Amino acid sequence: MARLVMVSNRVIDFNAAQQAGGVGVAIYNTLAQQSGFWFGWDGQIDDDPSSEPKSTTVGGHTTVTLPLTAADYNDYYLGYSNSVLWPVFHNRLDLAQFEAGYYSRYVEVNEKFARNLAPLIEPDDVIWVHDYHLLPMALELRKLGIENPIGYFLHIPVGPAQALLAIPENKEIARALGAFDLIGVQTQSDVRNLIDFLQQSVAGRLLPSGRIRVFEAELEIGCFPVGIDPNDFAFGPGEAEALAATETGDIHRIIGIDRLDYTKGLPQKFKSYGKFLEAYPEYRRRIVLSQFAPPTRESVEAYADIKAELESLAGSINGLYGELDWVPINYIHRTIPRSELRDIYRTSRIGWVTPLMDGMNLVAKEYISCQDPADPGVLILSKFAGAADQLQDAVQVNPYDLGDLVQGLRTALEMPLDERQARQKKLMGVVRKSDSNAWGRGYFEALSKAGQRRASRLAKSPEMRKALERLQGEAKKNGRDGRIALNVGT
Ligand code: GDG
Repeated sequence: MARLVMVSNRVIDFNAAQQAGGVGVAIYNTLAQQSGFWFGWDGQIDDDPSSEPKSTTVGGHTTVTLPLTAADYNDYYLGYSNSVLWPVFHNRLDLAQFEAGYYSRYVEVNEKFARNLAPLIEPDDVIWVHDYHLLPMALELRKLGIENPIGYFLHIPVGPAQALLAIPENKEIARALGAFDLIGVQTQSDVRNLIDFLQQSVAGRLLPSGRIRVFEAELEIGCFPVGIDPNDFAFGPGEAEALAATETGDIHRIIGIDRLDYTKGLPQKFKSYGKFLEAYPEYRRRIVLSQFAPPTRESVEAYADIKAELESLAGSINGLYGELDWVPINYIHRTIPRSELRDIYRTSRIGWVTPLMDGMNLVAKEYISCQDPADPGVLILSKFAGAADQLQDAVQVNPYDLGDLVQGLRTALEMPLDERQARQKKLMGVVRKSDSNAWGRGYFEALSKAGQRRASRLAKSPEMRKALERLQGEAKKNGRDGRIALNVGT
């Protein structure tokens, strides 16, 4: 079987894989199933320009990592990735820092990654690139003569074409996307938005084959909803009975677990919780909202703003409704160990997930996989999370409508046992069927086929060959084809 080469901005430490969440776990689980390696940033800052990639093998799994310089970290990571692409793809143009001039270093870091990765690639390798930090990666690898299948999976949502078109470099981005063989996204609406964007940005043409023609390239786009491994959260015999430390007695816990991000709808969640306590005083002292919101990207201004807003909202709701022996909101701005998540999910009567826009949202799937089928809790899920397409049996809400959030909470709290059981059964069926293995396998197979189709088109089309040679010529002229040697185990 071909080796799988995973490429992502951040590589997780295999020694600590059990501690990771989200994207990292999905990539790790996929790579654990087959030979290959994982390439990307090691999380370190190092200004030494001669830093070489480092190869590490743990338990038969190899990572190859590079540090970033302080300027890379600022412009490529905090800047273009998280202050331009992240807000725009989440349809928050108001927060995008277009004028800051981050783009050139964003491309440079992609070039640097490609230059260090290219010498490690063998002829049968399949290369799978992840997320918005690495949009130009395939183009940079093609310039260096890499003709292997290269796929891309975008973990975040694709906002409307009108938002993406506002990016000053939108044409360069659209052209770079054409260098991938297959782009995977989370939902059908993401597929539609991406096609729409390519059509408007660079006159991409939808072909009868379903592929999109972008200049000389033909690109496939598909929907591959990411999953979790429910076994990561499974209870062994007797384990579920020993949850005393996280139990809340007669008070029902409503759990929220979200990185502290302006896309997660946290102010809406807090405000509607306050309105709920106002409208239904009989629930005071009977419920508590425990919101974990670990910090991320704190040096980006928009994140500091949302932190201040939430602290103020939690303070005012607790001040208004709290009692000596009851605090309505437990707001915890720290990361909790992953080993504790399972028990907290299990002992929470409601999982409350309210993003304004989200690629998938794995917390929703994690909450479901921890419930007791005999006495399950209820998932309340925003219609605007990618997960809403699959998790139809959650209580779905519109987080922009505080009244709808209030009613969703009431419906969930009052739901009879038989209905909770029936919904949980269906939801768990979906979570199991579309787990992280199914996602990894499905995408890998689709990418391998897309790569074969491109290779046969390339063999037949002198125009495609010429376009590729032009690209490689451009890179040589710019002196970017220096190769380095590094041995990587399989
Ligand atoms: C992207 C997309 C898409 C959260 N707080 C703590 C903690 N977590 C873990 C959760 C979960 C993960 O982080 C968050 O999952 P998300 O699905 O929200 O995604 P991200 O990784 O942020 O981002 C998203 C995903 O990619 C996958 O494609 O679903 O839409 O934005 O696993 O459990 N884990 C620990 N402590 C915390 O305090 N240990």
